Amino acid sequence: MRGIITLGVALVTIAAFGLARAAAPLRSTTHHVLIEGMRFSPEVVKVNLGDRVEFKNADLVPHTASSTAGTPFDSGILESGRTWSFTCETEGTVAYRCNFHPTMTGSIVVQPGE
Ligand SMILES: [Cu+2]
Repeated sequence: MRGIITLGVALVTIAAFGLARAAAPLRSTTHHVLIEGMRFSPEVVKVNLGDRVEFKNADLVPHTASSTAGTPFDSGILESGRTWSFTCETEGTVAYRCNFHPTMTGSIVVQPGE
């Protein structure tokens, strides 16, 4: 009897979890961009709406990730070893660069997702 009740509770919990998941419009993924050797890697990231892009500065010098076209964003000064993340809430392509080293460029392509 106790086993049946436990099973019942487990099934209700699974059903509730399933409904909660169905109600959420998007699953958010975090994409990683490493700043290393004076470049953004990968240079182009394709993401879905609602995803996050996390930048990590693995160089010894400070950098920034600052948009130049598309949705505005700016990490500010990213010291060595620091991370900063950006949530993609608008569809389209965002071009960015490092304000200290303008030859360092990258882009984020934000797709509508499923
Ligand atoms: Cu830089």
